[in-house]
This record gives sequence, structure tokens and C-alpha cells, in this order.
Amino acid sequence: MTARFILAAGTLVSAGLLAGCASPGSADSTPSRAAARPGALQHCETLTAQFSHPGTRISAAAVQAAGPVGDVPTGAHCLVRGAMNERTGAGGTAYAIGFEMRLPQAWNGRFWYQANGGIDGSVVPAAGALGGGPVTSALAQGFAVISSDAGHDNKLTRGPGFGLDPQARLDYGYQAVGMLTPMAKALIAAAYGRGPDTSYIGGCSNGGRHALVAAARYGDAFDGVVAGAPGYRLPLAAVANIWGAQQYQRVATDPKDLGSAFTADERRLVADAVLARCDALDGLADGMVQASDACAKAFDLARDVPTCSGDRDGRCLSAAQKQAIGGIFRGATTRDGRAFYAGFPFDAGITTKDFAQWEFTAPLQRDSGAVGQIFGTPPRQLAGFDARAFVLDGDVDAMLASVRATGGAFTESAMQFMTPPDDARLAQLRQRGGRILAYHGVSDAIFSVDDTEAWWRRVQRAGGGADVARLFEVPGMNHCRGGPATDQFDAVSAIVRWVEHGEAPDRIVARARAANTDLPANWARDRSRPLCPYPQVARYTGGDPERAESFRCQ
Ligand SMILES: [Ca+2]
Repeated sequence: MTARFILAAGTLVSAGLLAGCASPGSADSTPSRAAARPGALQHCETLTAQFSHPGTRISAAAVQAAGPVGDVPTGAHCLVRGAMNERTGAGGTAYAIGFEMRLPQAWNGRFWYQANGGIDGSVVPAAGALGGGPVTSALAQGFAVISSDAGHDNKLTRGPGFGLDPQARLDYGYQAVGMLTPMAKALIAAAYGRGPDTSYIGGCSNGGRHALVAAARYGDAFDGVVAGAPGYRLPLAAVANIWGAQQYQRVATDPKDLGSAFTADERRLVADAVLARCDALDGLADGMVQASDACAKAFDLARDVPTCSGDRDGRCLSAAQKQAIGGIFRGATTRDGRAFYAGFPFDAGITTKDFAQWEFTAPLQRDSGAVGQIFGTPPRQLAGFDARAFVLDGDVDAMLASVRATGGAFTESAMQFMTPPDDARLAQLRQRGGRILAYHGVSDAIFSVDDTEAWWRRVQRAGGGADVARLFEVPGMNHCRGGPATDQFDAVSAIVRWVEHGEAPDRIVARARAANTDLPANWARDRSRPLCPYPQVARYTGGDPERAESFRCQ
């Protein structure tokens, strides 16, 4: 113990000096935990019979040979499958919190809770990959990783139909994480002979929401939190996206295609106008707007994009389009003009299929069920539910009221079960010395980077500042990945270095992916850029324009 203490103290001094030069307002970078110690797997197949935990059934446990998991080469590990709290719920549907855990034979002493996206509902492989295209995964690095369906099986519930079951809503919101985390730590202790030295939770989108909810509700259980594109006000974001669909509908030339309101050519036109105003603000015209806050002041849709004098031809926007699109980017409002979610920045990534999918397709195919069945109280029955009419003709103010309502067996509103309570206070996490690394694509069309900035500012005001939470914005990146962006980075290693070695992330090097079809033709396929802790931005300082070394966070 003595030797490790001295080592930790030495790390503290050197990291503190470095932080003094480079990080914004960070007081010091004390490691909150000693580095995790490796261990070896002791039990696998026998866990089926020998592991006992309240409400838990292990259905299978078997060694998996080394090979790719989630496209990342991974060592041999024990794959454990099981379920918690099996029950019969609303409508006679079978419910359980289904999970899998992957326990490496060569364990690094750490636990990773993989928080998943969308509406959950299936047990995706427990790999713990983060960043747009995984360069690595927590599992490949030796973490014991859990993944779950968060309390319902989409095949049995017809997707959002689980919203008709009050307990399934709560499990999806936060209780699955609360039930699974102590079980997973106990299973690790049974498999390795001791529990994890350090524990982490991470995910993107709804997974980023799970991560911020865990930071607020279960801060005593985690040392590090990685929140990608955190949809931490997901019910409001879903209603806002429906509101946006109604604005697009007013200027759509084809009533069956919301995308006709803002065509690919027109989105290219606007992106080019944004780049003309904002690209060089960071010192280099390279197709990336690093100075996004400055861009919000510099770009004016009404002024900088031509207004059509005749028919729309892809080289102008009509006055009605400017009003509708400008309103959507300023942010959704109630009938009497009150903002209820964040606005969205104009950025270079609005040209992509991902942007179009979230703006024009998701309101009808995703947000309809999210608000209709999962978030609204009372929920709409699936039988006879007309998603198109609900979205395009629905009363947005009534939807807002429904996500804040309780009733009957639905004792918590969606805003209660989905959002992190008192999200900036983080009392238990702060007491434990936990850290939060958030990242968000500036061209994310469904969860706004501006909303994540607002959360980050609240955390700073609540005290502790950059020693508690850092936000890394990814210019051009769409929802969790893609877009004209360097969307591939290793957030797993960054959070471990911060928690266990006191190396607060002052920059994270991100790379483009050759497989990303959104990359402009004139970019190096392996372009790299530093991601900078907000509000710093990556400014060009000279040298190879394709390399991260030519940029400084300031
Ligand atoms: Ca630039």
C-alpha cells in the first residue's frame, strides 16, 4: 500500500503542473482512485450453478475464444447470460431485465457498464465500444463488461409497447441500471475472487442519458462516466422533434416527404454558407467549424443564404422556408412562444443522410412511439395508434403536458423517470471523486450539443468545475458518429487516465474513418484533430493541415 501511495502522490504533482499550463480553470488533477490491479478469471461454467444474487437467474456461462466482438479484436473471455426480476406484466407480456456479461480471462481489474441506445429492448454484445467508429473497446482492454435490454424485450413488446407497463418504464428510465450494477459487481467477485477496483459507465445517445442518470442517481457506484450525445432530457427532445416535423410539414412540397421541406441541395447550400462565414474562424478553412460558439454569432440564415425570387431551385430558400428552418434551429416552442428544449447550431454536418433521418423520418417512426407509448401519461394503446396523425396533427402543448403527467399506476412522469434528478449537484459522485467525460457532435440533429453545453454550465456553477465534468464537442459529427468529422477516438482510455492517474483530458486525439462515406473528397482519409475541453476550441497553429499536431486547444 505504501509504495502505491507514493506513486499516486508523484503522479499528482506532475499532472498538477501540466494541468496548470494547459487546462481551463482546473485546480488540480488528483487521481480519485489508485490504478486498478489485474486479475485472472477463476470461474466460468460453474457460475451457472454457484452464483447467487436476489432475483437473478444465470442461464448460461461459457468460455469464448479470442476473436472480434463488435469489430474489435478481443481476448478470450467468459460469456454469462442471465435475467433479473422475471415477471408477467401488463397485457400478460413476459418481462425481465435480460443481460449478458463478458468477463476477460486476462482482467484489468475494472468494471464497465455498457449503457445502450435507442429504446433498449435487446441485449447487444457487451463490448463497451465508444466513439464514432471503435478504435478499441472496454472489453478488448480487459474490462468486465455488462450489457442489458434495460427491462423489456422489443420482440415481445412490439418495441414501444413496453410503455404500457409501468415497471418497464421505470426499468428503462433508471431502475435496470440500479438493479444490475450491484449484481454485476457481485458476479465479478464470484468470477475473479474479488470485486472491481474501479467502475465505469458509458454509452451514447440514450446510453449517454443512462450514464448521466447513473451519475446523478448512483454516483456512489461509479468512478468514471462517459456520456456521449447524452439525451438527458429525452422526452423533451422527442416532443421538440415532433414540433420540428410540424414546421417542416408547412413548407414541404410533397406532403408524403418531410425532406422536401429542406432538400439535400438546400442543406448543402446552407452548409456552404455556414462554412463561408465560420470555417476560417479557427485559423484554417478545412471544412470544419471548430469555433462553433463564435459561428452562432457570425452566421445569419436570413442574411447569408439567398432568398428565392421565383421557384425553389436548390440555390435559394423561400422566405417561408427560412422562417420554418430558422425556427427549428432556434429551438422548439410552445403555442405561446416559450422555448421547451434547446436550439441546434448551424454546422457543416447538416448535409448527411443521418441528419435527414433524424429530421424527416424519426419523428414519424421513433418519436411517435416514444411520446405516444413510452413517455406520455396515460399511454396510447398500440391498437389503432395512427403515428402519422399523432405527429403531424398532434397538439404539441398537450404532448408536453403528457410527459410531465402522472396517473394511476404510472406514479412517475417521463420527466421523472428519464432525466437525471438535480443533474448538476452530483453529490455522491463528487464525494467519491468521480469524473464525467461528455462528448457530443455539433451536427447532432436529435439531441442538441447546446443542451449538453447548458448541463455542463450548470455543473461548473455547482462547483468543482473542470475537475468533475469535461465536455468535448466534435465539429461536423452527427448523432454519435458520422458526418464530415473526425469521429473515431478512445474515450475509454481517456476516462481511465483521468480517474486512476489524475491526467485530466486536456485534448483527445480523434481521427477520421476511411469507411465514413460522409468525409469530403479533399480530406485525408486519416485526418486527425484534437477534441478540446469546452469552451476551448482547436485552433490551427501551422504545419500539416491534416494532422492534430498542427492545432492547439485554446
Ligand atoms: Ca476550420
